[in-house]
Amino acid sequence: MYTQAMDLMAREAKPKVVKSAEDLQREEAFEARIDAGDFIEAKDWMPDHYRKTLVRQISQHAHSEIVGMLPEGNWITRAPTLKRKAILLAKVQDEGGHGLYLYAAAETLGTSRDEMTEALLSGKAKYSSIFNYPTLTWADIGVIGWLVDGAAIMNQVPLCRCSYAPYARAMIRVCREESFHQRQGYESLLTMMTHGTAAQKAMVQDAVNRWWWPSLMMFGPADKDSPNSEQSMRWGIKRVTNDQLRQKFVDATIPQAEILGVTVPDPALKWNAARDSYDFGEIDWAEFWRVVGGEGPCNRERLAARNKAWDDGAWVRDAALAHARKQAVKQEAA
Ligand code: FAQ
Repeated sequence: MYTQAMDLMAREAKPKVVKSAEDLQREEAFEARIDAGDFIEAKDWMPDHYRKTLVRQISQHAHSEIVGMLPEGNWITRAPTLKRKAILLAKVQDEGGHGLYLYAAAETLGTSRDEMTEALLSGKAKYSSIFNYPTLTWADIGVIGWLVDGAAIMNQVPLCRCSYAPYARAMIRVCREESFHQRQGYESLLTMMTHGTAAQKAMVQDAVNRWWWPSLMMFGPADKDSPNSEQSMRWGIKRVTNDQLRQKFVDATIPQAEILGVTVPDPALKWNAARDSYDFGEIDWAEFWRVVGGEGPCNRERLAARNKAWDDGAWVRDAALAHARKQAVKQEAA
């Protein structure tokens, strides 16, 4: 009878799990290490929620790099010169590499590549909203380098000091490569704006108009609406908040827009001398959440492309496994 009552209790209200004295001690020691600015390694003890938060953020980041190959990959066959094609090929390949380092970093936390892949392909996992917008013209490729990689670097440089060391180490290499990506985009736009025809200049301006607001959305919801920020900041997973990074991005980017000779589509943009920063207009958060929720212009297309790539690659995985099995038999026989 008593045990029945316990069953009922479990169904009625989820009781909080009582932590053991040992767990409390470990948790205190962990928090002390975080407060002292120590880095946490894969084999160190960590609270469950810290692990889950990292798996969530790192796997979303990895998916973003992989899905992020699609909008630019779309232009490889149509790049206007051999030089631009070689640069774009290298960039898209780098993004694939970033995805792989990041999946490997997430695996150190106990999740598997298969679990992460399944979550992406089924549509359960999130990836950056920015990659659900279409690349309509060649100028979009330059603007992605300038704005999207620019926003990515702004967000990722502080992640090189993330308290979880395997993620921080991966981010150092990623940031070096992102810096080349940003420069090639900017240089491509500068070439079009300096030597291009009026139509080419208009194409650049049109691309800036379409990518500006989605780039600002990359930093995530406003701090007051960001459920994960407070804890992630406390644990040193994030070092700078979404709003602070967005502001730094606007402040760094507007002088670059002036050199290029383009404007951003924000009538509220204004230098604020008192804050030593730009004031800017309100983001359309309804659009942001629509895109994050799967209803952006290209969400379905992106997932369909990833699913097709997975299905088309089945023979490669089968061949690799068959080869590994053959090698294992050979080694056993030797
Ligand atoms: N899109 O509480 P917060 C790149 C979600 S890589 C979609 O503020 P958090 C390279 C968020 O996950 C770009 N979802 O969350 C490249 C959370 O959902 P959940 C990717 C978003 O984690 C360039 C919910 O909203 N970079 O561009 C977005 O503390 C060119 C509440 O948000 C990274 O992933 C969004 N924009 O802060 C590749 C960097 N924003 O999981 C190819 C690492 C928020 O609770 C071509 N990640 N959400 O259901 C981060 O720094 C953080 O995860 C943030 C979000 C800042 C993105």
